[in-house]
Amino acid sequence: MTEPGTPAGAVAERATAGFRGRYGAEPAGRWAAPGRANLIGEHTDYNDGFVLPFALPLRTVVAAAPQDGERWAVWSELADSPVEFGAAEADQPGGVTGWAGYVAGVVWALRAAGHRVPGGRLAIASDVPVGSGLSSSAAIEAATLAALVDLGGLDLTDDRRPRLAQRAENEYVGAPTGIMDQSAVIRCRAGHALFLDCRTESVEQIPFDLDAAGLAVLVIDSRAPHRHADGEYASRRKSCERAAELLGVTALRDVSPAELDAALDRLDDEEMRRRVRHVVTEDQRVLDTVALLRAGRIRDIGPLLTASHASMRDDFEITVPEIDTAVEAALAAGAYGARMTGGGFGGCVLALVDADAADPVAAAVTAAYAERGFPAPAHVTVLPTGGAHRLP
Ligand code: GAF
Repeated sequence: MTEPGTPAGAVAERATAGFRGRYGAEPAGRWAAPGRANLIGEHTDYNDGFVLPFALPLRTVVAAAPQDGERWAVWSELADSPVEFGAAEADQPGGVTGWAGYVAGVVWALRAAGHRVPGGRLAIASDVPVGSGLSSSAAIEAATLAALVDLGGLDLTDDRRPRLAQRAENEYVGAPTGIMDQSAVIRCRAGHALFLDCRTESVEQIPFDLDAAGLAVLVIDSRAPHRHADGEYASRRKSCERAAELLGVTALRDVSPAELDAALDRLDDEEMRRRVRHVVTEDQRVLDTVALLRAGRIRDIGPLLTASHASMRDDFEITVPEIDTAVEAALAAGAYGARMTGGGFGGCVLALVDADAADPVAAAVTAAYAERGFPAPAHVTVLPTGGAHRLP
């Protein structure tokens, strides 16, 4: 990652140059979608709960043009070779694998929903780091979706797009994720965090004007290798769904903090009890964070962020030593709060800091990594930006 978040122009130029180089023609347009960080509300989305992500100034850009027939050609600056597929592969979940599966998954989901998807040529460039928990896959899905919707003149409003992109990821690619990432990269607005009720998909844009408050969010990429992240994610999800079943509720969202102790008493399994405690308390932390932000008290959310981290570390057990080290070092260096963001088992930490403290806090994290013998982390200072859109 680079400091302080690359302008959209540079990545858009790379997508355009890639398109010209690969296809020897001009693209009909360019569509951008951001990565996201989740301010708070982790592993609550698939429990029908609450999340509060914001869009990052790191973007994926798709330069695209229609082509005749039901064929799609995709080039990416991050891949060794381009990929081409037709309707047969697009209509078969898993028919295209690897990075291009996110593109094919969107074609599949659109076709499955009855849309007439135009054939197309696409070139992808991206500043969203892959495998860092900042939703690089949702960014590809959202930018591809925006491109195909515009090129085909399809009728698909923003509020219906996240579910469709999520289907691409769940059913075509086969990753059992919730609705947060696709919602964030499509529906976020600049200067705001997106308060999403994952049961109803209703959203509220919550003012999160870090700049005006003299604050910044420092995103630290732990560079920790993802350790069995897919299997662990699926097992956390299963455990939550089983707990809801045992408690006789539709989802853990239906257990209130006041009912938590009684609910825990009804579960025999100690590990499952910890999982439930995380989800129920995390939902409440999202609501408390939203209340503080509505009151303009951004600094005061720090302790909630840090409490969220402790809950992910001790109850949901999804952190790793590099991540915990980054959180501890950021807090010791004066961050108001810090927590892992995203699915876990590696990925990124975010720390809420005074804007002029971002560098010293980052330096303290780097020093703590050196002391522990971890490879140096990357970092970037970010302000909340907007969701997927067509570039002028
Ligand atoms: C990943 C998933 F894709 C999201 O749906 C969400 O569950 C998140 O992990 C954890 O909050 O990013």
